Amino acid sequence: MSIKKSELILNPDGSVYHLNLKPQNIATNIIFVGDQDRVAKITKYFDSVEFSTQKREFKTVTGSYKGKRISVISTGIGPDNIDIVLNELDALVNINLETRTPKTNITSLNIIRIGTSGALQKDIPVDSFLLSSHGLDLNGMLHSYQVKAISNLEIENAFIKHTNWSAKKAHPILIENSSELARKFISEKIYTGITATAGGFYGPQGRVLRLQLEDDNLNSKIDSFQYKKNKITNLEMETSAIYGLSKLLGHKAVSLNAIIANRAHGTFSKNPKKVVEDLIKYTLKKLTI
Ligand code: R1P
Repeated sequence: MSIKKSELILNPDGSVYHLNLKPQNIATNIIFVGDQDRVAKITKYFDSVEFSTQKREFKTVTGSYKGKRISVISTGIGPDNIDIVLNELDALVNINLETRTPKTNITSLNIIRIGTSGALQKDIPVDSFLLSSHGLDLNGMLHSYQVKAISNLEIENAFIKHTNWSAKKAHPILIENSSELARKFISEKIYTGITATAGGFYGPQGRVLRLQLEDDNLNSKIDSFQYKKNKITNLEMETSAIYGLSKLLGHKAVSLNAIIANRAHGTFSKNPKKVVEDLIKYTLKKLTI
């Protein structure tokens, strides 16, 4: 059955609607960044660039780094954007855009997020690197899909109990990274832990400016949660959506975080640009080993 024009929207040139990309424009190794200005901070290291485009916050540059074909894509902020980016990237490789039918042989992409994040634990210092062992979805986007097969109910229920999670909010979902891809990036230089993914920056991450929170103690309950040896190490806005949709669609994903703030100490990096730059260099090196 062919997918209707209203469901899989293509631009007049045949590219996918938001990303403005055609299948030949992307590599199977894809680096996600939030900020569109961060794309050039990665591609400046490339030996050559073959393609670039931008629509809204979605900027893509494809090129070669030490002989490896890589695409760098900015996703903008938040899990809602990840829904667009992952589905359209998957359509590029796993749907025949001319017949509008899913392919039978699935292509698996390697997706690596280079993002910024705030640590929740006192022992994870500002300016360190953190690899997300899991994404803990606190925002609910993934509940539009059938997530039973990718969730870890036992840990999710322990988290719900520990935090007295409000029944008004979506059931949190814990999704693992792709261990095959994550293995490439593990070293003594990088912390690992569960990354909680919120659907906003202020209230949803427990920040108070002028509005009162639904639960003032939620962040401290998130900090103190422990399941066996697993702790929630940091908060950001994309990882669980990337892990969840990648697992459901058959792609490999890992999220690497430059820790620019420590919420437990209330501190912020004196030079966030440097830690991001260092993480970019670390990622490119590990990706090409
Ligand atoms: C918030 O300032 C943004 O920064 C973090 C959050 O996840 C959110 O997207 O990540 P990026 O630096 O990758 O955008």
